[in-house]
Amino acid sequence: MHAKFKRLSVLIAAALLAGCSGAAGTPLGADSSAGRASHADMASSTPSEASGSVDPMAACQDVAPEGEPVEISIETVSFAFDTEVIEGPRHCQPFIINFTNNDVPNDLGTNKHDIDIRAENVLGPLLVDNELVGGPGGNIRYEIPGLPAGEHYFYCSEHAGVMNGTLIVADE
Ligand SMILES: [Cu+2]
Repeated sequence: MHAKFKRLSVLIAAALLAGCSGAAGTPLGADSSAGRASHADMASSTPSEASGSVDPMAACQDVAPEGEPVEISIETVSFAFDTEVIEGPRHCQPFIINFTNNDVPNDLGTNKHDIDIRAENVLGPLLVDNELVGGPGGNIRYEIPGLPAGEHYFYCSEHAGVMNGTLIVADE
C-alpha cells in the first residue's frame, strides 16, 4: 500500500473519529498521547468499522465457488494499465488476474506496480491488497476472492492517480 493512501486513510479515520474523546468521557488533554495511539490502532485494524459501514465482503460469506475461476490478463504500458475496465468476474466468485509489468525504471519513481481493489470508489473500503511486482517482464497471478456484484475501483498503489479503473462484477 502506498504511504500516500495510508495517510489519507488515517486522516479520514481521524476525521470520522473526531469527538471520540468526548463520547468516551475522557477529558481532552488528560492523556493525549495514549488517546492518539488507540485511535491509530482502531483506524488501522478496523477501517470498515471506523467508517461506520458494513463489511462488503459479508455478502459473499455463504456463496460457494462454481466451476473454474475466470482468468483475466492485464499488462502495463508506460505506467498505465492496458485497460480502464475489468469485466468477467461474477458475484462472489473467485477469479484470477494474470498481471504483467512491462515498465522499465524512469524518473517517475518506482516502476513496481500492483492491482488493489476498493469497494465502489476510491474512498471505499479496501477489499484486496495485492503485492507489488517489478518490471520489465515481472509477472504474477493474483488469486482474488469472490467480490460482491457491482462496480468497484481498481488501482496501482504506487501510481493511483494515473493507474486506476473500474472493476465490474456481474450479478451472476
Ligand atoms: Cu504503478
